[in-house]
Formats: sequence, structure tokens, C-alpha cells
Amino acid sequence: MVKNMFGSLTAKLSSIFSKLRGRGTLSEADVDAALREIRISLLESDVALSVVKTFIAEVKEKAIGAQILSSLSPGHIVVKVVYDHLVEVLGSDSGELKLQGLPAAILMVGLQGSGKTTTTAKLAKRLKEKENKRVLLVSLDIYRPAAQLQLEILGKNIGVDSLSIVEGQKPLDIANRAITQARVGGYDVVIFDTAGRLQLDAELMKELRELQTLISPGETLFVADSLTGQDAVNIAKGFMESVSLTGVVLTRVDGDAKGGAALSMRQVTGCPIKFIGLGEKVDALEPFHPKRIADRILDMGDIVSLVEKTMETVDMASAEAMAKKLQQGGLDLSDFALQLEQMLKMGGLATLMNHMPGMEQIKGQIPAHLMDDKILKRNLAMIRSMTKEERKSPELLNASRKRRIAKGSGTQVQDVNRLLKMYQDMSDATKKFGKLAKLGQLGKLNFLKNGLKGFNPGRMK
Ligand SMILES: Nc1nc2c(ncn2[C@@H]2O[C@H](COP(=O)(O)OP(=O)(O)OP(=O)(O)O)[C@@H](O)[C@H]2O)c(=O)[nH]1
Ligand SMILES: [Mg+2]
Repeated sequence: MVKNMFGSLTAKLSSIFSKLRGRGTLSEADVDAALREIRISLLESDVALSVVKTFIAEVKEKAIGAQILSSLSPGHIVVKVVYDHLVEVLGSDSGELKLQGLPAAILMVGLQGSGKTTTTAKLAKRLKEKENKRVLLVSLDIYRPAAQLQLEILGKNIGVDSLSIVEGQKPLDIANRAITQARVGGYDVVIFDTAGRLQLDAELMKELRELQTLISPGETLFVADSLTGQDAVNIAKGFMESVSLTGVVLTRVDGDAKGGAALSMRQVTGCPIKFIGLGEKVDALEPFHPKRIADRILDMGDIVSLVEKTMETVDMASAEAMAKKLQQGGLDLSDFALQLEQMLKMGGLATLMNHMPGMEQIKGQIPAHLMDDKILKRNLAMIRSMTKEERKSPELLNASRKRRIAKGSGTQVQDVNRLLKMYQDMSDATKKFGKLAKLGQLGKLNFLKNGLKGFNPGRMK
């Protein structure tokens, strides 16, 4: 697996987002600050400059316009926006090859040493084993000594035929012979491996164009080393001037590449990344999964899933209603109950803490029995034992009313007092945001965090 890929970017983004975490609101300046860091990280991770620029501009637009849910921290939202955009830019799940014509042709192109020949064998093995295809391998590399033999040997290892080698034959002639041979021999797919070339080599690029015209392949796969850095844009563009590409295969993803190439190649070619190469062996090939790669780039899958979970469970309508109330002057206990219910829906405090990075240490300090949903449920039970009027105006709660509520909810009077204190703290905190609310910053309030602030487990027995 690609465990170490993108490691450095991951570390950097983690530190950026830990700075954002714990803040109540996220201003445009915050977004800019975070994106500046992301920009640097992407550059340091070898994403090509022009690609970084585009990515940042797009993410910024989304981050500022994003609907910020009350129960999520702004940092979480930014993580999610960056993650979603990364997935989007990286493209869809792939691993499909367009096999067009009989025989279907696949043309492999790329720089010297990028992994074309190895990938040719990997694809052949895959087509043979997964799709039951009869594959013919053809090397058009007459330039490097023993290149044709290299492919033939690889073919033998995986039990796939290769076109017989005729010394001195030119690539176009070999290609012609291969097509005839494949038809006669009843092959389903012909994979054409080509000589590695530099885009500066006009003669070789011209040959590539002629080959593509002759073969008219359903797939022209651009094989690129994941270690490619700032050159990625020029290399890809150089090839695109000569041939039209249909897909990218990224090799050496098992190495310590910083991963920028995935993003660069994808954006520059506009082609899907179809496979990734994960080693020298013939079965070290996997379909490309953008989510998996994005997970590795950000390494914040936990936050992403928390955000997704919250978005599913939080009732948008009630959140909006609450926001409106806040604008008009404060929350009452019914609103507070609503918040508690939402927390319960999300799996209670324990789940929440497990999902929040940096919570690990705090968690150790909280007695285990307080981490369960009982507290939330008990608070809810007390609020439910109140009358409508009491919920609206908690100051009505005198000693005898408190006793009644405690009895009704199976709690003690001091529990009721703690609940009221918690509510008061939260109420104070949210009032501070009242002005912001009026300025249209409403969506960026963080009810849940304020709720947690008021919730002081240390004082609960
Ligand atoms: N670790 C690792 N090595 C790879 C991968 N793909 C190819 N290689 C190695 O990279 C080297 C070059 O691979 P080739 O397949 O010969 O590359 P090529 O593009 O055909 O090279 P030329 O024909 O000379 O242009 C070989 O040693 C391969 O074993 C990969 O995904 N991971
Ligand atoms: Mg080769």
C-alpha cells in the first residue's frame, strides 16, 4: 500500500489546521492564512506552480462561500473543503481501460525510464487475469539495446505472448506487422511499448505521432514518474503537442515521492489517472482511487468523516431557526436541548472526542463514566421536566421548582444547578456573537464548542 506517500504534506497541513482548530469563527483572513500555508506546502511537495495557483484560487472560493454548520469548528470545515476539492481535482475512481476495436490497441508513451515497459507488462497481466483477454505485447523500442528483449522476457514471466523480434525493422513497420499478427492470431488487445523520449527530441516525437495515427489506439497512456516535480507541466505539455493522451499511469508511488505529480499531471493533461505503480514486480499495479490519495495527502480522514456525519445528522432547518432566535436575543433552554439532541445524534461526547484531533490528551483527564451519553441524556431529561415557561425563562426556577424538576428527571437539585450554570455560560458566550450574527456571520457561530465550554466535567460527580 501507499502508506508513506505524501507524508510531508500531511505533516504540514496537520500543523496548519491545528492552528485553526479551537477558534470560534473563521474570517476571510483566516482562510487566506490557511491557504497561504497550503500553497507553500503544495509547492514544497512538488506540485507545479501553475497547478497550485489554480487549486488555491478554487479552494478559496469554496471555503469562503461554504455553509458553516454550527456544530463544527471552522478548521474542520476548511479541511473538508480542501479535501473535497482535492478529490474533485484528482478525478474519479479509475482502473478502466477503453478497449476499442479488435484488436484493441493501447499505446504507452513517456519519458525515458518512467516505467513504460514495466507498466506494459503489469497491464497485460491484469487484462489477462482480470478480464480474460488474449494480449499481445509489442516493443517499438529499437533505440535502446535489448529493450525488445526486456519486454519479451517480462511477457514470458506472466505468460503473455510478444511479437517476434525482427532485427533492423523500424517502429512503424513493427507496428504494422503487429496489427496483422494480432488479427490473424485472434488477440483481443495489443499493447505497444515505445522508446522513452525527451520532448526535445523532435524526431522521436514525430515518430510517436505517426505511430498513433497508424495504430489509432483506444488508449494512449502517459506513464509518468511520481517523483517528477516542477517539470511535470512541461513534460506533459511536450507529449500532448505530439500525441493526444487518454490517461495517465503514475509510477513509483511506492517510493518517497512527495505526491505533487498526481495533482500536476491530472490538471495539466486533463486526463484521468488510471493506475498507480507500486513497485517493480508485475503485480504491483492498482487502480487509481482519488479518495485514497486525498486521504493520504491530508491524513485527516477522521475529521472528514466527522464533518460528513454531522452534515447528515444536523437538522439544517432547526439550525437556521436557532440562528434566527439568536439574532433576536438569546437562546432558551429548548434550544439548548436541541443542541444536546444533536450531540446525541452524532454519537455522544465519546465519539465526538475520538473524532477531534488533539482531544486525546484532554480525554485522559476526564473520568470515563462522564464520557458516556448518560450525562447528555440526563441534561435532556431535566429540560424535558420543565414547563414551557421555565424553558423560556430559566430565572423562574426557584428552589421548589428545581426540586420538582430533579424528581421528575430522577436527578438531584445540584444537577439542575449545574445544568443551569452550563446553560448560562453558553448563553453568555453566544451573546458575544450576537453582533457578528447581525453582520451575516451567523453561519460561522460554533454552538457546539460553546456548549462544550459550558460543560465542565470536572465539576460533575
Ligand atoms: N519502485 C518502482 N519501480 C518501478 C516502478 N515502475 C517501474 N519501475 C522500475 O523503474 C525502472 C525503469 O522501468 P522501465 O519499465 O524499464 O522504464 P521505461 O519507461 O520502459 O524505460 P525506457 O524504456 O528506458 O524509457 C526499472 O528498474 C523498473 O523496475 C514502480 O511503480 N515502482
Ligand atoms: Mg522501456
